[in-house]
Amino acid sequence: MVQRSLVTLALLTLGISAASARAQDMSGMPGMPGMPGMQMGKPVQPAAAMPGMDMPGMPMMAGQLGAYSMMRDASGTAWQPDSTPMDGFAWTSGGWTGMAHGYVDFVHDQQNGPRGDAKDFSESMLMVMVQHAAGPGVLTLRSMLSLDPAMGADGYPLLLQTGETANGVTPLVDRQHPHNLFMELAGAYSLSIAGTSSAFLYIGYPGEPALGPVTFMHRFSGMDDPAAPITHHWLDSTHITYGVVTAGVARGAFKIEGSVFNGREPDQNRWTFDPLRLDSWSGRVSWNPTPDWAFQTSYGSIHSPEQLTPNVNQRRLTASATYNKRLARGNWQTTFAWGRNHDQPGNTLDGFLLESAVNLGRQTLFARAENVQKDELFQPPSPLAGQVFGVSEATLGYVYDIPINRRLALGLGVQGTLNIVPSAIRFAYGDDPTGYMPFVRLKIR
Ligand SMILES: [Cu+2]
Repeated sequence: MVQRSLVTLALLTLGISAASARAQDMSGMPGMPGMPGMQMGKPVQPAAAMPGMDMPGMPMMAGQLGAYSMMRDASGTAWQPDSTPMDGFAWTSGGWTGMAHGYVDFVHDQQNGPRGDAKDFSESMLMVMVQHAAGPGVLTLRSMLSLDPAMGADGYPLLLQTGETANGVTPLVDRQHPHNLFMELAGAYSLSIAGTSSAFLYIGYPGEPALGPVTFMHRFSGMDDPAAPITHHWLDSTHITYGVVTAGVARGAFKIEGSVFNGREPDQNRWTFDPLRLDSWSGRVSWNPTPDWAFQTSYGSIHSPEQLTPNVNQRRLTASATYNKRLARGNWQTTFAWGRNHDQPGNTLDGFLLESAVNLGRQTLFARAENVQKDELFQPPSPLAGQVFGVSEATLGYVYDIPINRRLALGLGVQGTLNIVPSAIRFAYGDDPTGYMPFVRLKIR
């Protein structure tokens, strides 16, 4: 019943967007209700371009959670630097302001060595957000869909990746799981309380709790790489949880929030909804001291995240810093993130990620380096099962975007990855565990 009404909500959200024939460039748009900074990759528009903005005595709302530029909003309730550009387009219709962005990647994936594999697959994401003034506050509805499940339950080959399952029996190792058809169906309501302060509530089924940095496919520094980070389950793997309620306050550069959510990772049935549970909690403090910086630290108590080891709970601590710099004709963003998983019972494992992307108009160069301690690379009956190995990877990639029309761009890209494993497990990965992925990408621009 709950599921059906939420599906209806999602379809409604999409319907509102489809019904809006007046899609327009962000530069000409009147702005979200009461929002000064609604802009995408373009300078902030003067207030004159935003009717309904100058309500004396009322603080201007901009982001979905409070009085800041909506460019700060990224996945879930996570913040990125205000100066981050975003692809996509926006429109207004009947008091609603909406925006959409998304992409479809077609990837040839080649992972080398004894544990390697090859696969052609497609991954995709469509995000539609609509916003409306509601009573004394602002209501934002968010939907994010993906056709990833079409790639098959076993996802795609990715050396050293771990987490989740394809069949409910064996864990996925050296493979990345597909994301769910419904990645996010959520609503956020924010209420100005005093000055630049606001209180907010975010409810998602599924949604993203206040834990970790902005998810990899939503942060500028990571979104061009078709491969997931191997630290995904140390940093941002909770981005699709079937049930999340987040409450918090935002004031100027700061945000403090707490979530209760479903700790269980999505199961192998990626087309469908998982049971709603609220058995885990997290808290996060975010700080955007200047338009170019975003910091966060967060802690979560995740109940039984993996269905194959249901008696193991996890404590996760993360901290991250993202620096974004607008260039004369482009943008540069770098993210450093650390995540620590403490399995109970089990090991305490650290993961580090450093990634950067430089966009110069049509060209984007991206890089990622990770180091992470993993104890799931070997499964019983291997004598190495449960042992901790520190592994690393370094990725370099490039994509060239060719505009097709005002809305779409075709990108041609390639990335290559060098994996480094300790000598004790070189017998399994070979002397030269590398991988590469040429890809074609269609994206909304
Ligand atoms: Cu994920």
